[in-house]
Amino acid sequence: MTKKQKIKTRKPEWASTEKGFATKVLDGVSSSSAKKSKTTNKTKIHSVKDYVDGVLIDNRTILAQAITLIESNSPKHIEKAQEVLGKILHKTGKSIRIGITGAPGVGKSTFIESFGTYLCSQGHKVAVLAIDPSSSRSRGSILGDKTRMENLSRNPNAFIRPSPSGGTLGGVTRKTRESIMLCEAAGFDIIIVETIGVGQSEITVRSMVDFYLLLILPGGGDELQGIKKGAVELADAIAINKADGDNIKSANLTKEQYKQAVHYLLPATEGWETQVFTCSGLNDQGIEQLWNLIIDFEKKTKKSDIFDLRRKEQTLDWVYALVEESLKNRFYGNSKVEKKRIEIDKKLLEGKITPTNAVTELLKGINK
Ligand SMILES: Nc1nc2c(ncn2[C@@H]2O[C@H](COP(=O)(O)OP(=O)(O)O)[C@@H](O)[C@H]2O)c(=O)[nH]1
Ligand SMILES: [Mg+2]
Repeated sequence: MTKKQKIKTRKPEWASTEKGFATKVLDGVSSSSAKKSKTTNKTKIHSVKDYVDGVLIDNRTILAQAITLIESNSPKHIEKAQEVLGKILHKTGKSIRIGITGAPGVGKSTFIESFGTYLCSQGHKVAVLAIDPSSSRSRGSILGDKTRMENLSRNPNAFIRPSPSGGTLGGVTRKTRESIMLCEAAGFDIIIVETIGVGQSEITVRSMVDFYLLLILPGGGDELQGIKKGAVELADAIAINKADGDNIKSANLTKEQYKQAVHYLLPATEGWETQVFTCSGLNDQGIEQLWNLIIDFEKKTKKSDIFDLRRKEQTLDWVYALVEESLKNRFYGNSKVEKKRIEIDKKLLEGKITPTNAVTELLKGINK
């Protein structure tokens, strides 16, 4: 492989690099390209020890830089990030992880500003992370949210981190999950993950949190709000937001409708009845109620062991999702396979080979 090709296969997109996986030790990069990536990437690189020590004493600058490190797609950074994570692993897992979802404009950021500020006033340390895989706006979306979480972002007990820019859902997932670990190691006892309520990102967030809240608007059919039955089935609680001013009446009506609807659905968490309530992020209403709900949820699910079981399942699911993605990358990124595909595809389409035999032949390329 020529140098030029080599660089080309190391696409900046982490998830689709040839060998790129967080669970693997990756090839180093040549010193010339390492230098290059240092200048193009703004990540400030400390030693592993500096990252670990900084995160553990909750040095916010280091914490932010450690997250930037895990968000990097450079194989060298990924390797270092894994070393850091390995050393803080024993300090992770002690928070309650809350997912908040809903259509754009439903008031998630405003709600989190209010909820987060309340939690801080109760002596908690709150980290807010965002997932927005559909966004290629990268840093643009953050600014919008930061202004909406103005008070919270100034609160010394809060840490807000915007969505990692662009990339595949697999990449964003790894980055968010690992950011959760870093925040937990820094002593944040409440982690909030905000996501827009569309498609796969909801299932992804559900797979990394303990408690999942769906925000919806008063009135209007589900279709109007872009919410599918599937989203309701993932939720441990449904809040009808913006229940203020002229909306109060219709919010209460919507609440009753959802209460009836969830009655016929399987609960998202075994042994927990999905709760429906109204709130207003703007007027700080329903905030304390939600927190009491979460405390109750934690108590019940810890007693029944569901809490712990879910966490274990989530970890295993994560690892095997990584394995799958890694295998896929190995297959599609393999140059032997790539060459062979032309020949096999042709034979297949000419009816000279069965589909099953085609698979066997193709896999020979990576089994060697
Ligand atoms: N009336 C009312 N408006 C709200 C409330 N929460 C948010 N908004 C408004 O709805 C818009 C979208 O809010 P935002 O928090 O950015 O929603 P997000 O896209 O879900 O994060 C903004 O103009 C907010 O001022 C609320 O509780 N009541
Ligand atoms: Mg938002």
